[in-house]
Amino acid sequence: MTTRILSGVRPTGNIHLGNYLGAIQNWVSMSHNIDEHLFCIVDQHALTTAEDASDLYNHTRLIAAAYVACGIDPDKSYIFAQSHVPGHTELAWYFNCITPLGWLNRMTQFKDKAGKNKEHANLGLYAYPVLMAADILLYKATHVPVGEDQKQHVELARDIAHAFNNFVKCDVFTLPEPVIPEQNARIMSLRDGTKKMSKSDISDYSRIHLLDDEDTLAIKIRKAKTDMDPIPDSKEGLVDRPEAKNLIGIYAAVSNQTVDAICTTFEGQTFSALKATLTDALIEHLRPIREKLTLLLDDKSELDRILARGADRANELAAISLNEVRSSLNLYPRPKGQ
Ligand code: AQP
Repeated sequence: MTTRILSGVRPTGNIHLGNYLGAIQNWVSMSHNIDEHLFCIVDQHALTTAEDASDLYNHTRLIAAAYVACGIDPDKSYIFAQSHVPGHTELAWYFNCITPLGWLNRMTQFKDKAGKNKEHANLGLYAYPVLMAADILLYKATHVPVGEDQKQHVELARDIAHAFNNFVKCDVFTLPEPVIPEQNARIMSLRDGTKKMSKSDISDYSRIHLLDDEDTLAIKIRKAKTDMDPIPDSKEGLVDRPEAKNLIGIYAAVSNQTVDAICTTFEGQTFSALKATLTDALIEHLRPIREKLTLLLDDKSELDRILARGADRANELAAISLNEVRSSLNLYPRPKGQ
């Protein structure tokens, strides 16, 4: 059986360190052991939380360029925009017709994102886990790398695959596996260690953008919230210290050390010493990414080439799945032209 990765990022803002360490870096390392890799810019999902659509074009280019700058080889993997493959929304409709409302009512992200104002939340936000199931199953993805917060949605995709197979009495879909990174599953906000780093946080100081220049990055780390206690001698001492744990976790990720090793080096010191070292390490780690990202953003024809190549392959795979799906549903086949 062909193994296939499918994952994506919503073009909802400036791509940040959490997206890179928690998602894209993991995609790059997984790709080495998987036959085919599809990385999508999920622009239709972005519309579920957009106040307006004015930034969608630029954010889509940014995410596509960031995939490549963060290490995805656009000639070995396929990078494409969700809206370039109409099969996603077609399959989502078939799934809408077999997904019980009760399953969607259990999705915690809808509760978090809609908040108390459920009456005004849009239908797309409520139904987006079904579109996500279509994103995954359209390509018969076997491996779906996601952050912890998305695990529930991949489990829903498995339930939908199962329900569809039962409905058509045929094994059209295989069940995808969620892959959650062991480390960096959740990089937290620099302003509040209990909230995840997020594109939509109103404070720019809550996150490191991959395009931040070195001075901005240094200011953000200097201003990052910490507590008054010294650095402990081991990771056990970081329990109930979310900001401290987050900064040391970020340093561990970008310097390729364990949290325990960092605690041993900095034991008893204040966070200002660690912040200076972390700033240097982050600058070194992110510099090649920022440089590549900047170059690609200036090269529209290369970005278009990458997205066209990805969309061609994605549409090819989608056509195969949709033929199978339509036929299993006994939809009347489109007559050939006379
Ligand atoms: N802080 C994070 N730590 C680790 N992983 C993260 N991811 C996002 N934030 C963190 C992972 O990045 C992938 C793509 O996420 P997304 O942009 O599609 O959706 P999101 O999780 O909603 O990301 P944001 O940045 O928080 O966007 P907004 O503010 O628009 O909602 C996913 O695998 C996600 O887990």
